[in-house]
Amino acid sequence: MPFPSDTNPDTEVFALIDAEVQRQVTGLQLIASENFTSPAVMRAVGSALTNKYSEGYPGKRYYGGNAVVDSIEGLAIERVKALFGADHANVQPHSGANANMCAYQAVLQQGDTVLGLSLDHGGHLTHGSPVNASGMYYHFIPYKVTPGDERIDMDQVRDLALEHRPKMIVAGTTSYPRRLDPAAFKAIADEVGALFLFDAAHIAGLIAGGVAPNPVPYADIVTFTTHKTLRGPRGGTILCKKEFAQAVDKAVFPGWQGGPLEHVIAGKAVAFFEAAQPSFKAYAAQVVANASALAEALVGQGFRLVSGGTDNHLMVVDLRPFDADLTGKEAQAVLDEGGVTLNKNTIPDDPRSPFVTSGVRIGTPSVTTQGMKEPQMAEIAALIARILRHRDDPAAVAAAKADVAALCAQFPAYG
Ligand code: DSN
Repeated sequence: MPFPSDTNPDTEVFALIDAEVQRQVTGLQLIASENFTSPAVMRAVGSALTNKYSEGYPGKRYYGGNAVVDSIEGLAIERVKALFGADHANVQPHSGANANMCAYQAVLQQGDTVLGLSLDHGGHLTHGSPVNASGMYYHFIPYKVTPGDERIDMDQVRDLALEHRPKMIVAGTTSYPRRLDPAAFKAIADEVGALFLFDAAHIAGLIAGGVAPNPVPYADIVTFTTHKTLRGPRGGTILCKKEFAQAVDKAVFPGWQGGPLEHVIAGKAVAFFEAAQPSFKAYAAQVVANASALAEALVGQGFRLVSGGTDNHLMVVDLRPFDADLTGKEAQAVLDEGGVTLNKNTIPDDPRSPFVTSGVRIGTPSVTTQGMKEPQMAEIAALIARILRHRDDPAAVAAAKADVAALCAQFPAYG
């Protein structure tokens, strides 16, 4: 039987998809949590695996016909365990937020005390924000960055751990430009008898590529998303020590989720394969080198960087020294008009609200996938400064947009 779209194609949706691809490839994609995934990953995610129900786990499914799916999910599990050196992996979480909630459910009781980095100092919603389920179900105590150097205050983490005796300490960030030391967190967790969860969502690809410390030997549980620096499909994964394997699997299914997205799991398997190739090490190293070059060039343009710079894939830019009246909200909007996509971001102790902000967050995973290197980072910094300086002049913004497109045309995201 023909599908309706065989004879009556859905031109509306596909025209919009084409428009989005155009937007992605003609502009600079600087959102630190985004990337260009490979055509191989997209082929897996767009495959007939989307047709299959496979509640359960390989070898223990609630539906028939899962022999092939078992092999695919099994491959994803074995590949990700090898990539990070983990005892156990669950590749079913639909997202990083789900991965975190499942991990909490696996080892915590409602009301348990947990330490996590404050959202406005670079943490994540699922690290105990009061508007998120994590903050409603668990008693999160936020730790912060030190006002002086804007780096995570490990003395404060230890003091809070000694004072509150948490059941778990969560390390992990979404807008923190500095390296985390898993060993230091683990030492504090051990001192107070807490579990240690490392949320590696932003840096999973840097860990796989060998340019960020691997938390797996230290943490009881490691969660991450597969679509950021790891460059896979949109989704989450949980790694854990053997003793938590059963609890983690039960928390994911049937605890939080129903049928797994096996087409996405196939995409994850492809991404884990790609991340294990030697070329991925070069990619990860270039992401960090590009971030460092971009940070330096932005300082040269008059911006201040939170913590003075970066040693990972992102930077948080305090716009106030560049222009005291310029908010993150306004910068994001006018840069969007100029073909530069990034997001407004609070800076530590931001006097403005999270909807307005005094900063922006900038990341290099996508432009590095395109093949851009240090010289292009200087060009990007100059384009950002130019658009912001001329934000009240639509013709100047349009001219900058043309230059952005010309730069991107030299580095096609999809060859
Ligand atoms: N929304 C993601 C980010 O942009 O960092 C975190 O989940």
